Amino acid sequence: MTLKVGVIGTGMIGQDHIRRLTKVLSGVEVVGVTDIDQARAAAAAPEGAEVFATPSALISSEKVQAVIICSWGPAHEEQLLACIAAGKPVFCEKPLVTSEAAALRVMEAEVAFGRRLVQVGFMRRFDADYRRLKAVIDGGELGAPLMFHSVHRNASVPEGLYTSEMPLNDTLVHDADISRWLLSDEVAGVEVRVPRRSARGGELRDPVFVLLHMASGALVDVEISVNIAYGYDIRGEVSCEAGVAALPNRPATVISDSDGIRQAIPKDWRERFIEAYDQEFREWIVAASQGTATGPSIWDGYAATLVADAALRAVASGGLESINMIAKPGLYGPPTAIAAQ
Ligand code: NAD
Ligand code: ISE
Repeated sequence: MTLKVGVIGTGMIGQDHIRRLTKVLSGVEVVGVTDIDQARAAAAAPEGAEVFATPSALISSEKVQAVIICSWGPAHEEQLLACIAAGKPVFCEKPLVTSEAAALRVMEAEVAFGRRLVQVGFMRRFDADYRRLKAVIDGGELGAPLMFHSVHRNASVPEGLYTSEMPLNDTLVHDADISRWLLSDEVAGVEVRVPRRSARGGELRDPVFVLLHMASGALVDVEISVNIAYGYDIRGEVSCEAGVAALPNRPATVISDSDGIRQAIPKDWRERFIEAYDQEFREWIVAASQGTATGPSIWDGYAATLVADAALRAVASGGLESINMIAKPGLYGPPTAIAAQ
């Protein structure tokens, strides 16, 4: 069976996902696209795909069996609610939504529908390095995880479009999600420290240093730098009771030439996580073809939204901002098992 999908939002990541859906993956066909910039949608549309005038026309089309949302975060809620109302499986790029209230509304709609339809684009969970790291922690041979050091560096971000709030409510959501997943834990509180500002980012609050207090008592420190120039550099190291486990510093290829010995750093997320995005869609296509979703859920998107909100409060208050989650609906599995402190 070939899953017929429609893509909403044909900007940077929308185009990259259309490339993988048409040139890399099987069992899927892009039959429709839409964007508020209709010329961009037309340019990105694969041969034979229809360019829809609006997201709601695409979502309600009989041609479209499942939807991929790659529009801006503030547009996600309305598009998600329309997909859930139509009973169509949907892959939604991060962030799920941009407020706690919106996260609760989409959760309520999916719970009322009674089956998971939504998968959130936290692609790190599909990355082979992160999966190996999680297997070591879950295996237990290093004892309980105590600290996770997460480094998230972007070479640059779109000038004018990327605001001072975005390191905390757009970029940090990946570190929040991967911390919860790696440590099988929830975030209970957030602190933010703002060091000397990088002159490369102009007025942007960059870099930021975030401390996540996990419910188990483990601590996660996150460096977010978004104008680091030299490349897209993602690092992670977990300190456990009896040892340390870390991501390899990707890519591992070592270049030796007349300038010496060096490793090439990926230029952006498209390059660093190319295989992770392919794998997240492989798994999504299987689930969506069965009318459901897998991997990161609305619950995970909700949790990351709460961290983003708390981080924005923490930057204003300068203190520790706590997080209070609602009880986890049964649709999203049992409550997270958190090791005692
Ligand atoms: P972009 O600005 O390049 O593209 C977004 C596109 O969506 C634009 O073409 C815009 O016109 C369109 N759009 C916005 N609102 C719309 C609406 N209401 N209806 C139809 N079209 C609409 O941005 P991008 O970098 O491609 O990011 C898109 C989304 O993907 C964001 O949520 C972003 O956070 C996420 N993203 C995720 C990753 C990742 O690593 N998982 C990487 C980059 C971006
Ligand atoms: C972007 O939207 C992403 O999701 C990237 O993975 C992240 O590294 C970047 O900071 C975001 O702006």
